[in-house]
Amino acid sequence: MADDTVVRFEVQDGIGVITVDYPPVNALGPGVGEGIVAAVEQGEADPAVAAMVLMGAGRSFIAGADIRRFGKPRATPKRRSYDALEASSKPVVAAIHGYALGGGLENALCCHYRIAVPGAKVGLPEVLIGILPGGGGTQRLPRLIGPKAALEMIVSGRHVPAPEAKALGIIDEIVEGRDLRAEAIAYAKRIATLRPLPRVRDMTVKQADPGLFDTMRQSIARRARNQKAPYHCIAAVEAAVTQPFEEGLRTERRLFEELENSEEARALRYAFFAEREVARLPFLPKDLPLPEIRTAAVVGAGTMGGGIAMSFADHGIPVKLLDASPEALARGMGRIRDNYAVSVKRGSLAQAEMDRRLPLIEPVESYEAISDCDVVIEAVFEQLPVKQEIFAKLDAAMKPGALLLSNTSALDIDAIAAVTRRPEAVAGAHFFAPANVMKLLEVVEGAKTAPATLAAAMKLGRAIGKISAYAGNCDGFVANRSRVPFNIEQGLMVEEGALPEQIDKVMVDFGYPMGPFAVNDMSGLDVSYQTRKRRAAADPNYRGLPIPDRLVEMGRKGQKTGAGWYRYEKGDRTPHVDPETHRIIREVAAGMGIEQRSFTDQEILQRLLFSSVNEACKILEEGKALRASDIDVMWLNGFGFPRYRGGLMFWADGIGAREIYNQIAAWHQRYGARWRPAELLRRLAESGGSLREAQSPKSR
Ligand code: T1G
Repeated sequence: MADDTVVRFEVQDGIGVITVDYPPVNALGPGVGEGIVAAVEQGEADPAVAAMVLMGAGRSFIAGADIRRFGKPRATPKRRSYDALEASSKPVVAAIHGYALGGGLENALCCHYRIAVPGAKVGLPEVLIGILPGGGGTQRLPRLIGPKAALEMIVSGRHVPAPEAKALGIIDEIVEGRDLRAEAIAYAKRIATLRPLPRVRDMTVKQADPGLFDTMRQSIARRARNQKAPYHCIAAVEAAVTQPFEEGLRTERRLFEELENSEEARALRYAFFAEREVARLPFLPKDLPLPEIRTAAVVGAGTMGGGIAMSFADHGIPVKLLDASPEALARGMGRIRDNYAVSVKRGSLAQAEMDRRLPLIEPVESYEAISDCDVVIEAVFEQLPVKQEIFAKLDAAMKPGALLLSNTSALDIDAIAAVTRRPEAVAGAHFFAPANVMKLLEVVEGAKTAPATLAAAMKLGRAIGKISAYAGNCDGFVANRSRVPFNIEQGLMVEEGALPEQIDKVMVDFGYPMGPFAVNDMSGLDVSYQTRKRRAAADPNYRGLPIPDRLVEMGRKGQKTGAGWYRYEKGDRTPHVDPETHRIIREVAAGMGIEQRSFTDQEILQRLLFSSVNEACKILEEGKALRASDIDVMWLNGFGFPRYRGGLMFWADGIGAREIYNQIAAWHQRYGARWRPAELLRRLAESGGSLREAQSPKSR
């Protein structure tokens, strides 16, 4: 009998309906594969059954293997669902809604027919968690849609909408009706007697274009740096073209086994779950009634304000963009239009989508015009008096119950809330530039922020496609604060003799898309110059950075002036090493009396990242972040930390708290207070505890 707790089998109108019911997404958890096998065997043995349907209960078909079971001992089933479905003597129709991903799609590929509702999505996303399709997908998909299309789907791991999947040949029919089960039963009855049964494994794989696989290897070389899974995916699909089916399956199995417990796969699985854990705020009451967010407003039509407005429009939420200056408002709307037009031109956005989204952004010039919005996000100059003036006006204008959020990247949320009569409605909503692209949203809790406000802001972030991450109110909140020591060490090592291009190479080799100095040149050196000047004016003991100061004072502000740390040819963003920069470094360092020396790549990497690991421990001790894995989510989604390394704290665990502590303690002796080891780091060094599992007292 089928395991009817997670897989049900019912006969209706001569059709055996197999329903997987393993919430929340019908992953192939314990008993699911076995349940499918038992159901197929039951249907085959039942003379009343002419054909069968495989479908999912709840919101989805099958979302793939249960990722939580990877890296743990798993019993090998007597018979896998893929084999039972494919060998069935009666036709099986996969009826897809929601998602058919990974092992889910692979089960569907073993069925004889596949139908789907228009909103369904299919894919083989295994590469995104550092493995490859292990249920025959690398051998069957090329037979069904050709090696080129299969290769693109498997190496990208993207989700393919049902209409495109039909055009490719994955889906036989899109069913529009509202009752998928009824549609599937009707479809099964129509094909019940058709023979021979169409089995994907029997299809002949079309010959691949010569060089298809090497071309793919070259095209992914930059983003697949230091990784194995993308290349193993290519090799597996290549086997579908060069080897008989059974041998290809064996090749796929071998390649899969090489990946399952790789560091890269463990890191990517960790990132997957960390990005879901980050949504949990255990200190909040359960089931809080939250305000419905149907309309939004953004104050400030600058780059950030425009990007934030786009995030709302991208998710179908009408948004009013307010700026006191009509010229600034016009410029902001123009920038938004241009951003969408570039995406359409690149082919990453359909024109119809641009035409749908743009009207959702309404430029307005008065606070009265936004007073009825459910949420307002302030995104003006990063100066406290300016923000306080805005919040006083918002407090006077906005309807009761509206969320009043600030996009400030570091200013005191309490000082902003204090100018309103409703500090309980105020929180930080810190977007990362470009706001319509970067997924991280740091939600900052002020001293008087109400639990419902905090929960609503976290939920709002997810509603506009962001990964909301909690931060306590402190200078730089969590993400930027944990990054500041990295920036300081970057500046100090240049004074001590490490060249910008050496530091950049270390970080690019580590897996960053760009080195920190190239990033500085791209964003403009004058931005941090102003910040250093402000801090120096406020704090006589502030340790400035004379070398980037000198560059800015010489007009070398980065790409926008043709030179910064690097030199740039006109109209070209390629950084070129500049001997003039070396001269400036030597001159300023000499003036500071600093002896220049050489650095190893390892010292550079550890000076940069250990300093941030130490700060992350201090942040956790203070309860300003809930979990170390939240900080990893921020580094992955806010700073471009290489995903296949899991995150700052996951990576640090690979070295170990003890070794990191000992190195930091040595630098504390050599360099002084800035390297004082965090108490949490010392405790973990002593206990041998895990950095990535560290949590703040607030998270309990
Ligand atoms: N395994 C275990 N748990 C899963 C899961 C999975 N495959 N997919 C989702 N969850 C949990 C998730 O952790 C969360 O848990 C809840 O379900 C809702 O997920 C043999 C080897 C399907 C697009 O990679 O992409 O098949 O937080 O918040 O935004 O070749 O989940 O509620 O406790 O993401 O609506 C291949 C991964 C596996 C799909 C839904 N499959 N999942 O997104 O919900 S490897 C995948 C997703 C494989 C075979 C190979 C998404 C989603 P909690 P969610 P969502």
